Amino acid sequence: MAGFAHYPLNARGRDFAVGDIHGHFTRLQAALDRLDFDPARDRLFSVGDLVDRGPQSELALEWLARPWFAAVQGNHEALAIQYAQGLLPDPEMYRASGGGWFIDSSPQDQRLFADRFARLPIALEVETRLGPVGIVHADSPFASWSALREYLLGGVQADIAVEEVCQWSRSRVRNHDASGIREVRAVMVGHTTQRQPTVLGNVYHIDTGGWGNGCFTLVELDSLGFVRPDAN
Ligand SMILES: [Mn+2]
Repeated sequence: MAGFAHYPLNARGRDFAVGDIHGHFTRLQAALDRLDFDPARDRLFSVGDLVDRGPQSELALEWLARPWFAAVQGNHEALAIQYAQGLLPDPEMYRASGGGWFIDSSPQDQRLFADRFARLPIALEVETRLGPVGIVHADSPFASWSALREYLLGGVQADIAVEEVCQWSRSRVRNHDASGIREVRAVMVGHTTQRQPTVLGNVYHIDTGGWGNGCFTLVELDSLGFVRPDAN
């Protein structure tokens, strides 16, 4: 798996990051429409968790095939991969977390989704005019972004503990840890749903429950400005 991806500056249009989608692509598209998102010029970067809970998880592959859309691997993609490999010790827990659509789909489809999800990077970075912005699902286990990049690019034997923090950790936001991540302009994360987008140091917690009772928060990466197109 390519653990890390780099995206060069988008000189032609705007770049946005969005929090967890969880099978709500129609709602996401409506949010993009309200921004006048232009797929010919603009790009959208997802913090992962494209699937589970919502009604349209099956659309994840279509979205991932779009040239203007990119995502990192969230813990829900990791669960699907592990389920397809027979490595998930508690499938009923996965079903309770919204994975029923995957458990009930054919082995061929499961393989299709799992293979695609396995190719998603654990972290990515996007160049902006004021420096790179990082994207990871939950958190960086390293205080420096360069250390995470080098680790993921290093091809060293995968350390489960690093990926666990990247995809599952809630400690930074629970501890109100504002120490931030060095050697990167800002980092966008999801995973732990917030009432309002929450910035701790340079770490932006942008899952505001657009897939649930909240609304999607998008961040415009050049300005780091929040756009909440479905907020009243
Ligand atoms: Mn998550």
